[in-house]
Amino acid sequence: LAARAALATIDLSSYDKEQSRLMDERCILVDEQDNAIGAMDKKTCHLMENINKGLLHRAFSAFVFRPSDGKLLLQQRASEKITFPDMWTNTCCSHPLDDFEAEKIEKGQLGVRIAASRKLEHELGIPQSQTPIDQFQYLTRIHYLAPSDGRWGEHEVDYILFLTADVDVTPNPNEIRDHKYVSKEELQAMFEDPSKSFTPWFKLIGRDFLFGWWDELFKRKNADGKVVAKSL
Ligand code: DMA
Ligand code: MN
Repeated sequence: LAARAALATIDLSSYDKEQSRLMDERCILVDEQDNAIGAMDKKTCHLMENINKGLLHRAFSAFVFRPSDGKLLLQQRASEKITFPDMWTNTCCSHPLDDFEAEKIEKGQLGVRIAASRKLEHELGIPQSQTPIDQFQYLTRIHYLAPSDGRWGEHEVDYILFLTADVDVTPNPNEIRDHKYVSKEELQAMFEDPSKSFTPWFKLIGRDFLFGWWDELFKRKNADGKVVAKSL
């Protein structure tokens, strides 16, 4: 399968130069039980032609919550993104890479935690010192497949990570068009607004899990009245 997928060639010259360059990153290929079985460039991994043959890779979805009011930080993907441009989504998504030894470590989800901290800085400009890897709460992994347009799509084992932290955001305009903090009610209203579009994984997580987990996260307050994250 990997050998056949590698034969796929496609011209990226009509896409953004930086986003095209990032298509050379090497994702970690996995089987349906999330066993690492190899590595393949991001471009090959995200072509529907290969996804339809079963090509599957590892990813993460990070959700950053503000401690003071429990709001969730959303981003709108840049128009430059090759997959799912201009859509609203959770704080940050990407892939642990085969290019970095540390991002392949599976124990304690270390690899995806390191990748999440790296990409929160790359996409949102959040200093890595504000996203310590041991502070991410790992919720679960979901296996999902979603087409973007006819050519591109996602097929991933996606690790869901929550982080409750005060962060300084300096958006990278090549990655992010807009960002905002929302309460549960504000997010619900956004979901119902027909002028807004959302990534399929965020809609899926929003529909099945997010609101319940969000309630749990901010249920407990400590003695100072400060909202603290409940371990899940
Ligand atoms: C890929 O996200 C990961 C998931 C969970 C969809 P992405 O397209 O934002 O990745 P990248 O920013 O690396 O292109
Ligand atoms: Mn992917």
